[in-house]
Amino acid sequence: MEQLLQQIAAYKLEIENTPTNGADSLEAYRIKFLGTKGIVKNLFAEMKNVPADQKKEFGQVLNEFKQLAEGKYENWKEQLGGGSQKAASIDVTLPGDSLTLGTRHPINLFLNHVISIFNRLGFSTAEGPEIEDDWHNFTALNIAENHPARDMQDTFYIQQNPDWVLRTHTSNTQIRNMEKGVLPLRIVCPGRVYRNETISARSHCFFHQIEGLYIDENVSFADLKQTLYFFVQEMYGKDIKIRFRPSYFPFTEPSAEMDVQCLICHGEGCAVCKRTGWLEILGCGMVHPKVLENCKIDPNKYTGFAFGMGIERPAMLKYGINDIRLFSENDVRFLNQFTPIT
Ligand code: 2U9
Repeated sequence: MEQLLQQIAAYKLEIENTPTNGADSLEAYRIKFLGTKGIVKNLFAEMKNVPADQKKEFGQVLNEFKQLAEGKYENWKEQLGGGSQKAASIDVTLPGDSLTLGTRHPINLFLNHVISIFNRLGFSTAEGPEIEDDWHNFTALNIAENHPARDMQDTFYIQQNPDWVLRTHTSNTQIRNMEKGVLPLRIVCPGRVYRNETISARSHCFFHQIEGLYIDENVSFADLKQTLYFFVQEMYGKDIKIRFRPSYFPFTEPSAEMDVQCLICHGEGCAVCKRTGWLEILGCGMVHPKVLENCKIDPNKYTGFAFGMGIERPAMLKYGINDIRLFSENDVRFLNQFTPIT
């Protein structure tokens, strides 16, 4: 009791000496003394510890203290112009604070545009893990044990388990979907992939890809060419010219690379197309029978085509970006500049 009375006397002194400044100080005072976890509430809670014969006396001291604290608060509020008067002085017709909306990342803008074109052709979108086992990233895709793609210089291996890698392409997602055994299958697989390359203005150790896969009875190379031709016409306009060059990938046979006529010089020859008049935009081919077999699909009954393209290069070309590192530096001066592709 003695201790409590001393405490109350000290608080009284504090209240008397608190200068009645602006609204912020008033609110701080209210919280400290009159709030739900404030001093007045806490002192009343002490009542249960006061001996019964002293409760009455202590109650009186407390009530007096409460009145002092509340009185100071009311006077102070009055002095500042009063709560209701303040509300009346707010001009509700003034414009509010505008919300700053974020912007979409240029990689996502580009990816979403590509995805929407393939969605219209009946491809659904599938995603898969970025940490993958050897089977789904390499072996099932007919990439042999000694293939240079598996080399330490190209692939990030997970230290704790050498069977795990950071996926080097999104093809792991196609394998996982083929393994489900539901056919026909028509998917595009966008996502981030990793390769152990030296970081420079032109290349990075992670980048984005979109790959596509179509498996059904009687899927032909003609279907592949027509699908990709439709895609580039939607992407770059009806007049775009394309060419296919033979190529090699372990997971497709036959394989090809597709070029579009240079978007900068329209075939005349410039620095961007290295004077060839053509830009390589994707790789493709018919799914290798061994890959179908690895996923328990009968290659005598089913055939399929697949393609893969990187996103950073064409996005840089579209937006006039000259350094790939800008994509991953989170500089809002860069990020604020992009608007959706229509
Ligand atoms: C399965 C079967 C076949 C996907 C393909 C390419 C060709 C290709 C590169 C483009 C630029 C990768 O980002 S890049 O470096 N990709 O050239 N990708 S065919 O083939 C598959 C995928 C999955 C089951």
